[in-house]
Amino acid sequence: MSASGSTRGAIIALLTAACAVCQALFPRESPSREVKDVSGLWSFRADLSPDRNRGFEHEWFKSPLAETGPVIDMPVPSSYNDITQDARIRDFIGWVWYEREVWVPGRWIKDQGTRVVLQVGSAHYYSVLWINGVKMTEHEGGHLPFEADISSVLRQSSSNPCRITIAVNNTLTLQTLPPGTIQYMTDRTSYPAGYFVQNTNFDFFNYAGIHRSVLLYTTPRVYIDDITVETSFSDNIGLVSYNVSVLGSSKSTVKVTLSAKDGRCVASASGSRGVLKVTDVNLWWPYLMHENAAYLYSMEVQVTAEDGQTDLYTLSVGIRTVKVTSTQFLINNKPFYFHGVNKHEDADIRGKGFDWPLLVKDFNLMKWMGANSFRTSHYPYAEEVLQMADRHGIVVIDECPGVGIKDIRSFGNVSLAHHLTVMKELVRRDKNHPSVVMWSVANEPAAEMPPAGFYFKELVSYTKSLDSTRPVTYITDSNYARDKGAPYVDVICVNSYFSWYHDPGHTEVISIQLNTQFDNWYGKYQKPIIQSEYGADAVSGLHSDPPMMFTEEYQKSVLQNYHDVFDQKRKEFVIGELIWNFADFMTSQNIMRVVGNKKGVLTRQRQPKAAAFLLRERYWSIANETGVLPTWTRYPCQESTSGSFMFTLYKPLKSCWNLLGSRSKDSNGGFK
Ligand code: GCB
Repeated sequence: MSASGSTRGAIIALLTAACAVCQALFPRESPSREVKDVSGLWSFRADLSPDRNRGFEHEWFKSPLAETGPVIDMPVPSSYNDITQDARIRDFIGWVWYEREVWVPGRWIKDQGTRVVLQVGSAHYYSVLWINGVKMTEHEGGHLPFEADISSVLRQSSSNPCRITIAVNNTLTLQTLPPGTIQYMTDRTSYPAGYFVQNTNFDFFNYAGIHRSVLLYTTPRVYIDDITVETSFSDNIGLVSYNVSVLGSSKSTVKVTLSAKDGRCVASASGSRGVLKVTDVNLWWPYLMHENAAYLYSMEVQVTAEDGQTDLYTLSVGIRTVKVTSTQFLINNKPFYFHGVNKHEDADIRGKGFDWPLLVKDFNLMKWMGANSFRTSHYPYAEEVLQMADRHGIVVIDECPGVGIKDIRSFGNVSLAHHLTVMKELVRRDKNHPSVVMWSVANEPAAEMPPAGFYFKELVSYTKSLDSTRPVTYITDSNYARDKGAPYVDVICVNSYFSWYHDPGHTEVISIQLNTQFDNWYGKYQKPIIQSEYGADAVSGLHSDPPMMFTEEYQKSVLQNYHDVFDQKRKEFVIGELIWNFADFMTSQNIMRVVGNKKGVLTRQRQPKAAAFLLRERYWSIANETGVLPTWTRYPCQESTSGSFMFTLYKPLKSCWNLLGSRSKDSNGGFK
């Protein structure tokens, strides 16, 4: 075996045990499943001991946390950093302890045929979970869920209610994703004893804690562990190939039915694998690309065990295809142009904690802006975000937390094995979302370093082996001639900040530099290109004319200069533009940032800067070119007093209404 072959074998072996605790199916109620949300107020204690290890030495998980020392209230989900007035908590590095006692419904415990699972939506970064003092599982990595079957512990223990203890450590090392280093400052003339800091190579605050809901849910003993759907179509026939994984018994029967929005069953099949055929299919189309965007079927999977017990799970299914050519990104065989945003999970007080009002507001803002897509920069977002994207037709580039891989020691086999595990967990969770059209395995790695070639070759090919239906990319800021991973990606995604980090203040250089960037990349690879980041900081309310850096006018001017080039190149091979960033967001404290990164076109509180109106004008007019926008696309819509829907008119579109009649639709309802 070659050196790289044996390395690969070792890495794959490391992966075999992976995903024992990772979640495939979003916890959802059904006639056979119950869900109990145990988020809310938890007890919290940061381990402030010098080595942060007192909690383990004194076994804080064995008794109620309040008996181990002082605890404070901590909301879940939320980052803990901005909840208190204590800078030590804001900047804490190490183990923190969460605890909550909950009542588990008696019938869940009495009924031996019920499996009780505890799921943590995400906790950053490394977590250990105990139930009633018994260790259940550990999980590495923020941003993705993990779970444990806690049935037997619940049944063993006489103690009621059930005590959930979760220890979470946000320390980042060269082998974590994202990577980081802990630096001990040993000069006693400058630093106190034991002083250390966390260094990272990414530009967002390393928020920590339990960031998403903690849920208890049940399944029967014989249960649906995973469902995989892959979709395609031919003329007006939609094809849904499915694969159901059942655990708990080798002898069970599987029935699958697919229903349309109105509840009509449109296809059904038996067996754990098969293909459903849907006549007169309604395809899943992106927002602003079709009059019936984001059409979702409902797939009901029913598993019946030998003893007659059934498990039922319902999955939303969008039927669509994705293809990449040398110049285009095709959704349902039609060219798709990404006019969208990069986001962060980030807000005042809650940090990266999941928040429904924020989620709905952000989708309203994206639709208001005419954005048809976003990238989950720089880590996987809550699955509820993807469910919203499915329902609203917003296209997603789904990124893993591979951000800031800059040190050569982070390209080793331990790092790669973990990176593959994360991709496995990510694909397992997100593979059925029609909104997800591409995987991004990293952001701005040091792709010019010698080991990057092997690393990205393995990472991309492994991701393709997990999902052969979606293109794979990573986001680069390397030199086109020296980037060692670019040969393996399907789409080139480039970040650049002309007239900001280079030639500050000189927007006049953007046109030449951006043209060169595009021509170089396309010339070398003949692959379509997305401008995956560009932008400039603007402190909301700062103005100057002529524009100066950090003012709203300068941010606008940078964007306009980029747009002029995009408009030329999108006639050729540029297939998208994603602004950096949707909203201002928090970063670590450093001389480059004034209370966070201000490249948002919205403030952190989601109020528009001048650039937001510029983008809105642009995105709506691009959408109008690509598909013609009938009245249904105007946003927001308001219900009129007469009961019919009345839409708020958006001026730039008015002139185009008369074009409508002249456009015809193809057999799948897309505009020709
Ligand atoms: C980048 C990074 C992003 C930063 C941004 C900036 O290239 O991908 O995480 O926030 O630049 O504003 O510097």
